[in-house]
Amino acid sequence: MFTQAIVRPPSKNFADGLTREDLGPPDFNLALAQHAQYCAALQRCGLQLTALPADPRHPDATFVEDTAVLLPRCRVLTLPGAASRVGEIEAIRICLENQGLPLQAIAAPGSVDGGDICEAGEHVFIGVSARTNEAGAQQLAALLHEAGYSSSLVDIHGVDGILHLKSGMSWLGDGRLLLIEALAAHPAFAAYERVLVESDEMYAANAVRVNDHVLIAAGYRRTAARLRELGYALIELDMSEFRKMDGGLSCLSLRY
Ligand code: CIR
Repeated sequence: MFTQAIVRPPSKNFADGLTREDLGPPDFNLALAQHAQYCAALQRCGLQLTALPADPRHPDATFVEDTAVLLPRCRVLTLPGAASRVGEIEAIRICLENQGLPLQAIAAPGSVDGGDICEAGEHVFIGVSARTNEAGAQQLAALLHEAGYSSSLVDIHGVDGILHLKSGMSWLGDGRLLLIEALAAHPAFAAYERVLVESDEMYAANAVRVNDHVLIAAGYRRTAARLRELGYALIELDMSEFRKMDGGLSCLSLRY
């Protein structure tokens, strides 16, 4: 069960963040409204929120997930792979330390973005990507191992259209993964029940199981229907403005 989450609203210069998408600039006021709905959804799932102030020095800082990996027995401050995002970790470090949560850290030359880390109970999938390098992935795997978690590395360099591992997959609990087709045959996922997201609904693969609910981006009818069929209670959220900045649902919070 998750009880807490850290969130951070977008700053006015959110549109200056990194993106590979070509969907036009985000509308700041709409992004703020979508963020507020996202926060309300987490509260509806029973989470208590710590909302950090918007950080205009770091236009991508609303994507707090990338700054830490928080598991019940292992908490690690990451080292984001994009230079413009490295400064984001300081506020997260202070926030977590103030809550009495001791942290380990990824060190250079390693880099890790939290979006590449997919916890699946006692096992953790670590994406090796344009942001998370092999050295960072190995450091994290060692810290996880010490804490009693197993892990596997999933290289996503050749997978089209995803920035992070979790842009293409989510842990649904119950031994199940939600996966884009391009990841489905990867041997790391062989032991799991795989629920596939069709290529024209790819963005919906970044869902988040939060206690009794699954948060999913609004507008992906077939993926939503499949998850309902499997018995999940869904909360659908409009993510249009975050998508323009290459972000998905999971990126907007650190859940623990
Ligand atoms: C970036 O490119 O770093 C941000 N604009 C988006 C980060 C999205 N984070 C995530 O998927 N965990």
